[in-house]
Formats: sequence, C-alpha cells, structure tokens
Amino acid sequence: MGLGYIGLPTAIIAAKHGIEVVGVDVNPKVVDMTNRGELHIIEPGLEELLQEVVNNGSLKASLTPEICDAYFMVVPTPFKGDHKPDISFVEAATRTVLPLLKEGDLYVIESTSPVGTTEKMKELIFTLRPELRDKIYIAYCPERVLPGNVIFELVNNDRVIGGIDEASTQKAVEFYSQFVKGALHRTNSKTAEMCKLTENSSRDVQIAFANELSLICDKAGINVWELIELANKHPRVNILQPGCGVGGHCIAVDPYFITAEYPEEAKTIALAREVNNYKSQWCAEKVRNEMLQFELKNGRKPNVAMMGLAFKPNIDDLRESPSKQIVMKVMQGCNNNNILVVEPNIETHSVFKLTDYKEAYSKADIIVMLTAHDQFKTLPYDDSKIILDFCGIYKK
Ligand code: SAJ
Repeated sequence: MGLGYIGLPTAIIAAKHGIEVVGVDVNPKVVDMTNRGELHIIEPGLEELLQEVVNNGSLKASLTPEICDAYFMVVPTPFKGDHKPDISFVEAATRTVLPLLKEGDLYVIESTSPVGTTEKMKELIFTLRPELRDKIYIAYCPERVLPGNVIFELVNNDRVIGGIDEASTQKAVEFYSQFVKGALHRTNSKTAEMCKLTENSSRDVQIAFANELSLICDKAGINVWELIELANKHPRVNILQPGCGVGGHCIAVDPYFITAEYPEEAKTIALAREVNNYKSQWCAEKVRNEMLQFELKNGRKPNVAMMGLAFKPNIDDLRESPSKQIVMKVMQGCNNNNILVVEPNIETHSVFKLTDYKEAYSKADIIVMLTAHDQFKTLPYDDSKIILDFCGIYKK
C-alpha cells in the first residue's frame, strides 16, 4: 500500500526476488506510469529493474488491493500544523485491506510512525474483524534507506522487526529474509517504532551540534570546517557537517513524533529541531545583510546567485528543503531580477526561473552556496566576489 519513495523500490526489489507483488497507490498517474515501466521518482538504476519485473509479470500496480498473503503499509505519515503526527494515511490504507485479510496473513507497517501505532492498528483490525484475533500476524518494520542508494541499502541494510507477539515477529522475519541480506533484528513493535524515530532524531541532534558550532565560530572568527576536521582527529569525536538547515522528509520531521508525545522529556530533541530551523533563518538574514551592505557601498543593488534548491547534495528532491526556504525569504521584498536561482539537478521549476550554475556564478556579485552539489565544487574561488559558503564548498 503506497508506491512512493520507499513503497515502490520495496515492491520492485521484492518482485525481483521472486515474490508476486501488487503495488497499490491512490494516484492513478503513479499506477499508470508503474505499469508502463516508468519510474515516477528519481533513483539511480531502479527504472531498469522496474521494467524487468513489470515485463515478467511479477509486479503490477493497481488503484485497489487484491487478496494476498502479506500486506505492507508504506504510506506517508506527515505532521499536522502543530507538529502532531498524522497517521490517517496508515489508517486509511489499513481500512482498505481490512476486508481482504484472512487467517495466516501478515500485516506490516513500514511507514515512520509514532510509538503505539502498530498496537492501534491491531485494535482497529480486531475490532472490525474480531474473528481474526490471534489468527493473523502483525508487525512493524521501518525502512532505513538513503535516497540515491536505495537498491543497495534495501537489500544490505540491517532491519529492525517488531511484532505484536513472537509469532508475528517470526513471520515478518521470514518474509524479509527472502530479499534482505542484512541482519534482521527482532524486538517488539513499540521498540521498533521508537528505533526508527531515534535513528533520525540522533542524526538531527548531531547536525544541530555542528550548526550550533557554525554560529559560534562565525561570531568568534574561527573557520568551522577546519575546527571540526581538527576535533574529529580525536579517536572518539565524530562531528557532522554544518549546513543551511536540515531538510528532507525524514530527519526534519521524525523528531516531532517524539516531541509531540513526550514534550516534558524530549528536551534535547526539541532544541535540536529549533537550532536546525534557526540556522536557515540565520542564513537568510546573512544574505539580506550582505545585500544591504553591498548597496550602501556601491550605490546599486547586487546580483545574487542562490546556488542549490535541493535538500541535500546531488539529488533533485526539494521536499522540506532549507535552501528553497532561504531563497524564498531572500526574494521577499526585493527585485527578483537581481536574484539568480540555480539548481542543476532539475530542468524547470514552477515558481523559480532557473539559471545555469556557471552563468549565475559569473554574473553575480554575491554567491550564496546553499547545497553542496558536485558541480559547484568545480567553480574556482573568485576573490573579487562576496561568497557566503553555508555548505562548505570551499571550506574557507
Ligand atoms: N545534513 C547536514 N549535515 C550533515 C549531514 C546531513 O546538514 O553532516 C543535512 C542534509 O543536507 C539534509 C539533511 O541533513 O538537509 C538530511 O540528510 P541526510 O543525508 O542526513 O538524510 P536523509 O533525510 O536523506 O535520510 C535519512 C537517513 N537517516 C539516517 O541517516 C539516520 C536514512 O537512512 C533514512 O532511511 C531516511 O532518513 C528516512 O527515510 O527516514
């Protein structure tokens, strides 16, 4: 259930390992494209595999589920306005498969979910289908893949599998062992749910530490990149890299699933979110200040190159992208003709007029490095320009 960034690759890999898969999505465009062997997401190497499994009949996409032996919920779990998790898609997908469930079936949630979601869905299933109590297997198994490296990581990463009971864990382990080469670690459903949230919150907290250092170093006149490199020479220190904030649909979202449920206890996790969000505002303010100073000094508005819109290097994904937010903030209230927006990994954008990265670099007075794409690393450092390097292209 769900043919998105995780559901579709999982369906393809399972089909490639001889499992007969029906991929279900509510979006007819996604279903049609998948059945034509066209990938609707960007992921290196995956389209060839999709074509193979569609052509040999092991994967087909549909708007509605069919009677199967195992059902996987791989739908989005966004948050509502107040950062409270929204599990309505998991519930809707569960209600859709509910009439099809039969004795001996496996039901798994893969979507990142607040602690207790699997138990909630268990209650929903057994309330509406009481005859299935203790007759089906229910488990939680989060994904861990890194976009861009999905084919390798889906097969080779370890997985954590938490059933509502031992038998459910065992059944799910048997399923995943058909295509996962990594170790399958057994636990209960609540621990597995919390494990996924912990992994991404841990990364968020660590990035917040790097971002906080970058703010301190800016004030202190210290090169943060050099500082981190030196500190990391210590055998037990491993600081991540600062950037212009944290984006994507996982790390900038999942910590809120903990803070929403445990606001009294989750102090560090909540503060890390604030620090990482603040870093984007700080970057936007820095750019606006440089622009004002340039105008005062030169009597004209500067041309500014905003380098990168994607939420991390070498991808085309703009979801929750801090770079995009910074570009929008900088553009507010100023003449857009002076702002050159660059994103080499996408052709066109509905809001921004995109400029070629080399052209923008040569035309601009102020260069703002937002996303550390490989292309930008080929641009030589030009001392005659004002360069705001928020993502460590030059590490100056
Ligand atoms: N970032 C930094 N500094 C760093 C590393 C990353 O600022 O040193 C920023 C990136 O620029 C980006 C954000 O953090 O804006 C997130 O990027 P990421 O590469 O850390 O992670 P994602 O969101 O692409 O994928 C994460 C992964 N989780 C962990 O590494 C713990 C992935 O394994 C998960 O499967 C994925 O979330 C998910 O789906 O939950």
